[in-house]
Amino acid sequence: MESTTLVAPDISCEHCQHASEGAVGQLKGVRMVKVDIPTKTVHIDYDPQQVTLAKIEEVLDDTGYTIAK
Ligand SMILES: [Cu+2]
Repeated sequence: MESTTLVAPDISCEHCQHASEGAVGQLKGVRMVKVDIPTKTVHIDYDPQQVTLAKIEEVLDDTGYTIAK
């Protein structure tokens, strides 16, 4: 199990939280996803055998929340 925290600067409200948590949460291999609105961070626990970080970032980007590098 891997754990990571991504920064998505476009997260600004509860709608963003629910949209991004919903999108990432649907991915197979994602065990936990938690958005913190004030810090615009997405904390994710995932199984790297089932899903890659690149895939998670792609889904967030598709949902409208591009990850800051
Ligand atoms: Cu929002």
